[in-house]
Amino acid sequence: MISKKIEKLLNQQIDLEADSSSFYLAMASWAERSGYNGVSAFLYRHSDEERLHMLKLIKFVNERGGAALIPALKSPPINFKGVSEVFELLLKHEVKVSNEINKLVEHCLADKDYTTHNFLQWYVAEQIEEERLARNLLDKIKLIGSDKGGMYLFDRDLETMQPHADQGI
Ligand code: OFO
Repeated sequence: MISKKIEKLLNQQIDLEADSSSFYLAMASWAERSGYNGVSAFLYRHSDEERLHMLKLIKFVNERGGAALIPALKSPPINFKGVSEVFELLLKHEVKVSNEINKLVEHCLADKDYTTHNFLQWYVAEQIEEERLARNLLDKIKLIGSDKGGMYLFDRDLETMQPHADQGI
């Protein structure tokens, strides 16, 4: 059984994962409208993964005797200045998510909730991967600069790139 405090913190994390999913969905939609088919496909997949992260938390909270709260949808932005801004925002968002996961882990240790602590290790590892990938993509975008051919290849590469493979659900 999880404590009320941990239940509340996990529900906040559910909200943040839902937020990630709709933020990346908005980015995917913008990329699709802007002719970046590969970037768009990548971001649609990323959005789906974030929804799975949310589901995984919902199931855990309910299984541990808590009540998962299904978050209301917020409105993400409609337009972005370019691919570079999209990935800058994505990285910034992932860093925020990592910080929140780390805080959650700290609270679990302080509360001696080792079950939730163990469950959260999957998220800790996932955040390392997601941050690494976002940094890597941003580095590539910086290298490409204003080279249209480079951006064409970048977009093509993202068509099949996975945000991350194993969802562990
Ligand atoms: Fe849920 O991994 Fe990104 O935010």
